[in-house]
Amino acid sequence: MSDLQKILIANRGEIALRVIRTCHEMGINTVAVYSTIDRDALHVRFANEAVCIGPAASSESYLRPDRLIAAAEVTGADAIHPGYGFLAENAEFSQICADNDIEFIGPDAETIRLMGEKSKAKERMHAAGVPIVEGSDGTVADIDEAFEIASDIGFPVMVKAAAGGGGTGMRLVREAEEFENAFNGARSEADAAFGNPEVYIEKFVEKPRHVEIQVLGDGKGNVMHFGERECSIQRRHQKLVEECPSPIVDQELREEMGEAAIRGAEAVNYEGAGTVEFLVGADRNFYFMEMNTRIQVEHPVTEEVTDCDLVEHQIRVSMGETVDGDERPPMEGHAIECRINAENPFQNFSPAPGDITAFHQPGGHGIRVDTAAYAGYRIPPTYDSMIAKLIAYGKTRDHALRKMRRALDEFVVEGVQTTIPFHQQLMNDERFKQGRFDTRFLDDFEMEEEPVPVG
Ligand code: MV4
Repeated sequence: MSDLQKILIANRGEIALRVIRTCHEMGINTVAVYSTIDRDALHVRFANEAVCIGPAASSESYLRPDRLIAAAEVTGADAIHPGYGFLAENAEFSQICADNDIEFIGPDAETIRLMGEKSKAKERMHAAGVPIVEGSDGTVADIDEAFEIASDIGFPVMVKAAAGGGGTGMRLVREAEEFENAFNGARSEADAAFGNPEVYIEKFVEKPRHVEIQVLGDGKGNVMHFGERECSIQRRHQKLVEECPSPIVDQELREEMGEAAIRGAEAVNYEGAGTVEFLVGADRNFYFMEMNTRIQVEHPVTEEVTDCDLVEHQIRVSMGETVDGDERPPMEGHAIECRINAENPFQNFSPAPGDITAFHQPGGHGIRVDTAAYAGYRIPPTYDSMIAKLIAYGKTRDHALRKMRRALDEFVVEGVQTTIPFHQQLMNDERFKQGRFDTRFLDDFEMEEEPVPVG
């Protein structure tokens, strides 16, 4: 056990604040890093110290291991928390931290690299007894082998990039005639995006839901799970709403998925917080999709329902604390998160950076807002468009939904367009209210007309 005295947060925005808060509750000092465009950002003010690491472009600041290590060295930080995005799932960065005797709060380089190679991760999970979608054994050598496998398992199939993730280098093939085009398209897209054209083949799971299990490992072979999150409400592979528990997961399925996630994480001797993503078919069979080796944007819904501080858990296992694999925090109530982005939902969710002229965040019982925005804040066009996460907690899903509707009505953001009107309409949608949706739900969700301002 080695206590951490000072943690550098290699991130910005709400997640940097989120980590700083837990550190201060634990009596740990914090170092913020910032690019020049972020000099007035809240994470800079809330940390005990702050170091400028470069210009606005991420590639010259938040994505520069050398500058982050230098900032940790001059401030005497003994650990780095990467947050999500930026270098959070960069194997090389985890290794560089280790080489410089700085604790990386997350898994080792080998685990990050393995989980980043989707077809290898799938093979490893399969070997650990985690259910996977039927398909090729690893990547395919050429189109002839690929077509033979596709014909064997039967169409529709998916062609997926080995290096992939997030839908890039992925093609759905409904019938044999489309195969050649889709195969070549997936390969060239994968090559362009990842410098690796390799693909694998999978049976297509119709109308799937995205359900993920939160895990925590201590790197000594012990893993526990914190139940599931429902993440099927996505647009172009960007999640917009997440909830805990999932409306389709009962205690029996939760135990099965949780045990599978634990088996997978134990097989790689997982250290830190992680998420095992599953596709759940209409028949409620589930299949491993990917493992994320970071704290996720949507972690607060799990925190509300399990009454756990996941960032505190991350820090504790980094300090050498063990995890009791037989323990499982009870789940109580229901939490829903709406991502409030600076985007125009009436214009195809086009980005809408600019100056926030007025900002009033909702509050009251059962409402949590994770944000780094404030009145007068200028949203830089440089980074992601999320300006707040609104989390509502209630005794039941219906109760949480009522709180969410009330909180959305209270939320005032002026100066930029936001996704608040989208969420207001979604929270009143009949199918959504009934919990009857899958990952295609937003494909045919139509926004009602934007109200015309009067006066
Ligand atoms: C699938 C699938 C159906 N069948 N695989 C999309 C992102 C990538 N990580 C995996 N994805 C999918 N893989 C099989 N065999 C459907 C999707 C998918 C999806 C998954 C989760 C959340 C949203 C999605 C939107 C479209 C497609």
